[in-house]
Amino acid sequence: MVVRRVDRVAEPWGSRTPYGPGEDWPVRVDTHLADGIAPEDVDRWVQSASILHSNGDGIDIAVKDDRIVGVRGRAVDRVNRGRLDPKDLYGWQANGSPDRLTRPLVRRDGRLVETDWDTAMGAVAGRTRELLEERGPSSIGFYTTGQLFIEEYYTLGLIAHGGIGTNHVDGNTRLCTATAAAALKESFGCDGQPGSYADLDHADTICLYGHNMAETQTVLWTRVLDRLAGPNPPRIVCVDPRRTPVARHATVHLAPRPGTNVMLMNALLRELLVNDWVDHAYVDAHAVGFPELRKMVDDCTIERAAEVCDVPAGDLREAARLIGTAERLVSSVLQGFYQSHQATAAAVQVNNVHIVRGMLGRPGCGVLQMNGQPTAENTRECGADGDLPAFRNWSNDAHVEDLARIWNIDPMRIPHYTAPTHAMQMMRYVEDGSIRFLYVTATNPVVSMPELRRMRSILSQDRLFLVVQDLFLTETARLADVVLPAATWGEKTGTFTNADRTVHLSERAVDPPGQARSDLDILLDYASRLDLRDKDGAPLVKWSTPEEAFEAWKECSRGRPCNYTGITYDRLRGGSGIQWPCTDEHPDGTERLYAGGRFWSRPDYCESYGRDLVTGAPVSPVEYRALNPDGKAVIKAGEYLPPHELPTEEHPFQLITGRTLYHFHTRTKTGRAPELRAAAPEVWVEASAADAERHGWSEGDLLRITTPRGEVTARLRVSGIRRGVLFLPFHYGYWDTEAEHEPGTVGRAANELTPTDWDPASKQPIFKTAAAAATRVRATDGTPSSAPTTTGSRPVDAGVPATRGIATALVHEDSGGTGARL
Ligand SMILES: Nc1nc2c(c(=O)[nH]1)N[C@H]1C(S)=C(S)[C@@H](COP(=O)(O)OP(=O)(O)OC[C@H]3O[C@@H](n4cnc5c(=O)[nH]c(N)nc54)[C@H](O)[C@@H]3O)O[C@H]1N2
Ligand SMILES: Nc1nc2c(c(=O)[nH]1)N[C@H]1C(S)=C(S)[C@@H](COP(=O)(O)OP(=O)(O)OC[C@H]3O[C@@H](n4cnc5c(=O)[nH]c(N)nc54)[C@H](O)[C@@H]3O)O[C@H]1N2
Ligand SMILES: [Mo]
Repeated sequence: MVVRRVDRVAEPWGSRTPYGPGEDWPVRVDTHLADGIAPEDVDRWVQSASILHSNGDGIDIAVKDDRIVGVRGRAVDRVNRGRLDPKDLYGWQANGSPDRLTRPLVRRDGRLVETDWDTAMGAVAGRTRELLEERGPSSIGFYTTGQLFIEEYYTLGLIAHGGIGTNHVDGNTRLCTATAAAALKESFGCDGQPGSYADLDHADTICLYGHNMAETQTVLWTRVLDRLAGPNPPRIVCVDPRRTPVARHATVHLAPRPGTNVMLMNALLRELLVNDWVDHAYVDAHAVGFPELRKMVDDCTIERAAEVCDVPAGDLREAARLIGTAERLVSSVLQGFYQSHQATAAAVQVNNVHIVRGMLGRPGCGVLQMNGQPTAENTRECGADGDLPAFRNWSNDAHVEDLARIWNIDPMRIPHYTAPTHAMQMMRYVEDGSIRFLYVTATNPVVSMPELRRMRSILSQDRLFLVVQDLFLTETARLADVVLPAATWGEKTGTFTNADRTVHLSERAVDPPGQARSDLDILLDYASRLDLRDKDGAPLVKWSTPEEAFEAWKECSRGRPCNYTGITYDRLRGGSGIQWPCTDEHPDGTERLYAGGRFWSRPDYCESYGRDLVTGAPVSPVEYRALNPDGKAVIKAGEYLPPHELPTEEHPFQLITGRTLYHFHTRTKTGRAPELRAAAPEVWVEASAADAERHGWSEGDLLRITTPRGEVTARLRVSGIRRGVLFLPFHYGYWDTEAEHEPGTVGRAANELTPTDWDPASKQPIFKTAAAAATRVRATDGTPSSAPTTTGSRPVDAGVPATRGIATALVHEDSGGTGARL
């Protein structure tokens, strides 16, 4: 038995457990308990899964005296086999934070004051009813998240679509995985990951496109590291303008100019075709659109891409050769591709690689159009992102009728006259006053949406009635008319689904603080106060517990691709999570989709008819029928267009934004865990050594970064980023205390700088290319920036002290191989 105590801030991925191709990934159980608590002190362990990323790691929550005192990875879970991410190891402490919201708040004479639930909910339901009478359902909008549970999304979707009848429903998944959904719909007619994490056990080649998996899905990356440490390791291709930990392990690292992904992909595809690295039998039998692809990429030579992307031609050729000669290829795509102006066109090309190479539906052959948030998949499945539940097609009347049958309402009550309103458009409607009521659940748009000056002015309008349901008084909650205190992970029961379709149950371990209530309970209260009814006069929402909501959702998913009918709460208890579809025929779930080239893309069954990748115009049902009558995979591509905002003399840099390993989003949870807070306490800006030298800047200098939208001040980290590019982590919102506010600084949220602009097909905003200027405000006194050294922000200056955990950061790792417990 191998037991180690590891500082998981200093060593985020922990100890290696090497393994070879086709073998099972060994077990390693990670445990972290509050200081002074020994395993034998724990009263009970309560089953759950991770909530601070999309990986879906199985977790047991340690409870003592009805308080959460730690976590342990679940050895039996297929996803993590006992391992946990640093955010999960330490982040649970936020639940017990003394500044949790414990009572509802309402605005009185301009100030938020505490009130009781009846007053708060009376105001929320009252304003909804008034607006429905005065202005109709289009004056009501819902902006939700990728962090609630299935039961909550399905209830919200029913209330909004079936009860109120508004088309203005979307999630922050628009900022996150709208492109994943769009790309899967374009290629396979349906959302849902074709591949499985287990494909990493078999792969000989792994490509990561704009995905810093090492920092954003650390446990999945641990699986890759364990393969790299074992016999016959896979080859890694990394496409990222920064020298991330992924790039450092890559066989080939392509560091393109931001915003040129489509040119890069088109050239890689052309190279596959030129060398005939094509599975013609597969393409002939199972795909449409191959001849058009050949034409589309014809002029995208390696030399042209080398110039446009500013990547060596030899590296591009080598990457194409690795992909072209792979026998088991796994690709993963994330925000470096999704948060850009041609997001869907770029992501779809990765699907095309797998179609032309016939690399789908077999062990080691998978595409992961990744999710980011823990429950983003469910926002999309349950119709809380505007799509209709269970991947029903809003432009197919038969699908709308089927949904109306399940909900027992008239089909005309479900808005489907046009595409659902996307989040960026919803904010525009709030801005111009047609939406007068916005109900925000579990998201913090005043930090996470683009162009914050505009966001603040939109959300602080008097005529808008803003409801914010959160754990904390966030930047957004401070602007609300009513703030509703929510229970969170560990304090409520529900299910959710990770990026590879694995469904987990998360049980209530402790009571929520004060009067906080679960999002489900709050939504049920809202529905009952609105007195929403079905067509027979019975209550529209027919459940009152999470398990009843889950059972209702199962019925809604019956016969659809995301079929949950074989899953019960009891089946999820005790063992591993289960991958959908899970049915009577496949009672243990389904590891990979599309085996044997069978797709869900038939015109009468598909979730979407697709869009033009360049303009975003929807494809009509008639056109789709002509294109894909037999339900094959669709090969589609778009021509490259340059980014909308290119560097100028005044704004000579390209600014990209993203994440660090130690924080989650707007830090409402990770900022309240001492180990994580200390690991990355303050915003920084990354620039290359070449740019630093040219401008005479040094590590630790305070820089002012400006775009036409605003400015941010941050200390410089000279890192391995490509020249001409600046990187800002987007985690840091307002300063928590005045003491933190460095003199001479103005703002620190990256989104002060980002533009209001999006991908035409998926409507996902562009967070990864803006033209920016940088000037030095103050030279360093020798103190380096506080950016982590263990990650993509690793300094080029070897003299910067290494990131280490504080005293309580030690984690118990047990890689006995048997899952033996402490
Ligand atoms: N630690 C941590 N983990 C997380 C989260 C978190 O906040 N913190 N959030 C979760 C969520 S919701 C999400 S969506 C995921 C996101 O996970 P990722 O997508 O992996 O994270 P990002 O840092 O947003 O972006 C990934 C990379 O894109 C690169 N990039 C920027 N511009 C371009 C470009 O033009 N082309 C290419 N090829 N690459 C580019 C950046 O350098 C960056 O390294 O992470 C999830 N996991
Ligand atoms: N510049 C830039 N901006 C970005 C990105 C980027 O890469 N660059 N990435 C984008 C992406 S991918 C994402 S996903 C978004 C994330 O952006 P947000 O969704 O705004 O980020 P979070 O901080 O996760 O906000 C979630 C909120 O929900 C609350 N919460 C947590 N659990 C619960 C619960 O159970 N119930 C309720 N009611 N509330 C809860 C938390 O306290 C928190 O305030 O940011 C986007 N914005
Ligand atoms: Mo995300």
